[in-house]
Amino acid sequence: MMVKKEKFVSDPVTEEMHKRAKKLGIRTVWERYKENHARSKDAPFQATCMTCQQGPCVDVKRTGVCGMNREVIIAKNLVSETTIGASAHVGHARRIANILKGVGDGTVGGYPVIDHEKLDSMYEGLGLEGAETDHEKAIEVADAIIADLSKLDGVPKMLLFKASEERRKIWEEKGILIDGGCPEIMEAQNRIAMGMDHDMENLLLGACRLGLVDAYCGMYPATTVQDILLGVPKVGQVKTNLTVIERDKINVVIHGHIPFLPDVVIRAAEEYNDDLDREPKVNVVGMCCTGMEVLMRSGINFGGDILQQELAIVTGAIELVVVDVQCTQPAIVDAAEHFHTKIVTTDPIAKMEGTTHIEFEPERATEIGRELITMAVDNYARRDHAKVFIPDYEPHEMLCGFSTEQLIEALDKVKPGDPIGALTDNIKNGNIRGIAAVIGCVTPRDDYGYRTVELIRELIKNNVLVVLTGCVATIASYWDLLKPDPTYPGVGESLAAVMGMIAKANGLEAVPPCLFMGSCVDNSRIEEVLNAVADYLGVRIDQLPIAGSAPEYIAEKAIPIGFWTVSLGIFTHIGDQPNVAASERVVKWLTADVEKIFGGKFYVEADPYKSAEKIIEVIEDKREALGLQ
Ligand code: BF8
Repeated sequence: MMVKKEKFVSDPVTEEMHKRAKKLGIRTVWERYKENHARSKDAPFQATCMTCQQGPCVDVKRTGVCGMNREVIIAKNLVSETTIGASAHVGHARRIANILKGVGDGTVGGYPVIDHEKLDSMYEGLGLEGAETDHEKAIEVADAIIADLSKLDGVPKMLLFKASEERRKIWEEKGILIDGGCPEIMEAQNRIAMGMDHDMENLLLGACRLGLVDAYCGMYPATTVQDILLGVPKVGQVKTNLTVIERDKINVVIHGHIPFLPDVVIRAAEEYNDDLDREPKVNVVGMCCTGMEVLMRSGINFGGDILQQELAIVTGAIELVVVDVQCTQPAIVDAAEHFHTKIVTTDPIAKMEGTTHIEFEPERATEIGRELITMAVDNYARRDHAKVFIPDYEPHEMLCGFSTEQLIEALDKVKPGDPIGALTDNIKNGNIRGIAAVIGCVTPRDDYGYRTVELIRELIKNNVLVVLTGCVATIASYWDLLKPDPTYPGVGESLAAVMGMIAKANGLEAVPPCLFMGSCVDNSRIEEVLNAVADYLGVRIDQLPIAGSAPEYIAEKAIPIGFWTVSLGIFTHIGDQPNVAASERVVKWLTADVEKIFGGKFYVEADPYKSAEKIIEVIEDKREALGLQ
């Protein structure tokens, strides 16, 4: 049954907290969204160039002062946004490569190698040889990643390891095969400087390069090093939504993206809680991608996505919010002023006025974790209990932990010795029509969750297996789409049967048809699975019955990810146009012309039903082209 937008039932927990915020005079992301968009409805800024001091050249219909046309200005602005997104993931990779190196040379003591197998496979995959101990291997892998980030010439080793040969050839042929991540980012900035690249297609191919930078110098190193030092995720069950915050406990929110500081905060909390005399206990909850990292590996409950960060504080029950990098909205400082909540920033380039800064030094990780927990415990004394309000709803259940390794292990139980066959058999016979990767953020543009929830419901109803990363996954969990329910409500019959079979083979009650694969950097896991499927079937990735979708993306990071998936040959749905609508030529290149180059393209649609219909149509067309019923 179609749910009209006005009939969509919003998450009651978020609604109640939102009402409370309004009552307390706290303006949240939704109010700010409405006010801002009322001001900029016709978006003339899309064609504004602010590169040099001749301008700004605003809403350029013909040319700017220098003669640049609208198409080029818009393409240039898009490259700029894509560069920011790619920089975020490369910055993430840099930080964790340094930690891995410290583990190897003994300067970082708090993180032993947990997954020796993954370290070995990374070591060999990057073409390294000769090292014997984990420490030696850790140093060499870290050095290889650092070289991938920094080398002036030569393809990153990670790309050679992870991308298929067929893609590498296409990228080389089309001139987008990359050098090191940082030089690429520097050249991307260089090409958009005044007087440089004035060729729309060349600029947009430059954005595709940044997609590869994001994947092979950002997401892949991040996921793999995190798996090596913190463990490869395994199937587990956690609780989600704001109601995992507990009235009678000292609540600590770990927020951001890089899971190393959160790991020591969790350990320090456990240490504190182990002392039976201490009351109340500490309750650590995760937020945004950090929340996804720690739920996947440590079973920590998930306390809110990007849009709920202020609302968590509005419960009045948060003693401490610890943030590192990305997706932290400075509005949390205003919300915290109404309560006793302390906010601690930890990265030197992600500070916020009105908060405390404690720099995360991996060498002192354990000590910093303890310091933060002590700070939270001390701050509990300042809590005004009369101001606490947590909506009266049970949290939601979420089955999680589908790393590539875990997925293969689970499928191996279905068809021993041939795990990918277990998946492809069911794609070939049509029990699974195709795979849709639904990824990315949630947006204040629409009713909270509407686009994501209705899109996923339509896909699973039509026997499309959904894999998830990012905030869309956690919001889907609020509508119980990741709950292991053996009755499989709303799931197509044949898909439900396959998921039931996987569950049975693994001794689980049920496996939902929405597999949660992790945080945004874990999009790398999705490519690993798709490459394995394509390889097994002996076809190209762009021939597979698959699609990508970011129905509610908001962060710049989503843009290079989109250029990467398009360059991989994947049909990529996005819920909103990036700021390119003012140029028909740019829109046409992104939504049509690029397909002739790489086999993938963007498709823009806000309506979840129309997007689901289109994704299903693409999947069915690909099936037909492969001769599948
Ligand atoms: O990297 S999904 S809002 S939390 S950007 Fe941010 Fe978007 Fe959430 Fe993590 Ni991803």
